[in-house]
This record gives sequence, C-alpha cells and structure tokens, in this order.
Amino acid sequence: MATSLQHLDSYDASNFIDISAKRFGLVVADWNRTLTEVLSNGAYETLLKHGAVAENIFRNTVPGTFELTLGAQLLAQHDEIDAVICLGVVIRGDTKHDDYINHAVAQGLTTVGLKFNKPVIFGVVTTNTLEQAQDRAGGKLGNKGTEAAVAAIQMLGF
Ligand code: DLZ
Repeated sequence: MATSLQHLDSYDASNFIDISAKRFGLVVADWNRTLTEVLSNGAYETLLKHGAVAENIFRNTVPGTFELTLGAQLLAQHDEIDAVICLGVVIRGDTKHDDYINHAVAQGLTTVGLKFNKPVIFGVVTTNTLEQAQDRAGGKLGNKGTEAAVAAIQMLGF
C-alpha cells in the first residue's frame, strides 16, 4: 500500500510487548539532517511512549543513508542491543544515485538483520521530491520514524 493511503502515525498498540528492558540502537543519517532529526525524534518519542527507557536508547549518526548499513552492523553486533532502527531520507535527483543508495541499503539492512537475528528496521524515506519527504517527516502523512519504531516493537514481539 502506498504511504499516501496509510498515515505513518496510525498503528495498533494493543499487542505490544513490554519493552522496558529492551535496548534499542538508532542510526540516523546526517544527509537531509533537518528531516532525519524529525524522524529520529519520532522514533525516540514512540519508544518512550510505549515503555522504553531513555538510557536504553543508543543513537549513532552516520554521514548519509548509504552508511546506515555499517552503522547498523556496528550496533547490532552487540548482544545487549535488541533492535536497530535506521533512519534516512533519500530524495531523487538528476542522476540515479537514489536507486543505488536505496537498493544497497535495503539489501544491506536485510543482511545485517539476518546475520544477527534481530530486527533491523528500514526507516528510510525515499521520494521523488522534497515536498513528498516533508510529508513523511512529521508532515501530513505522519512520521516515518514513528512507523520504524513501531515496526521494531512489533518485531520484538515475534
Ligand atoms: C551523495 C548523496 C546524495 C547525492 N544524496 C543523498 C540523499 O538524498 N540522502 C542521503 O541520505 N544521502 C545522500 N548522499 C550521501 C550518501 O548516502 C553517502 O553518504 C555518500 O555517498 C558517501 O558514501
């Protein structure tokens, strides 16, 4: 389903597990920082809202979305980390850079999750325009960071 048909802040928390003892890694891309900070805040606040403890949320910043994979691996390798939430914004430009970044990171994060057998969440906004990205970073379609945090909580319940 397209994001334009589903608000990113809309979810059912009734089956959420107790996450008060869970430890989360947040990896945030610095590229498009104004927007990724909104995603990071959305993820952070969502984790706290559902019972996570601030001291159990560890944030690392990486230069761009492409680096989310290594950032995720460096956190996921620690037994103490239960889930990693990766946040970035990739906006299509004049070249195909977005395709390369998006595919590499989607594949990379999948690999890290399977390697360490823990949730590694793809919280990357991938759009054609800045406006579409703003809509998904706390705008009219909600916050991708919130959605990513919810996905992490849900996967921990598996
Ligand atoms: C180089 C680049 C470009 C053109 N666009 C974006 C983008 O829209 N979003 C993003 O997060 N990062 C972008 N980057 C940076 C790459 O992700 C990466 O940091 C650099 O290519 C260095 O490896």
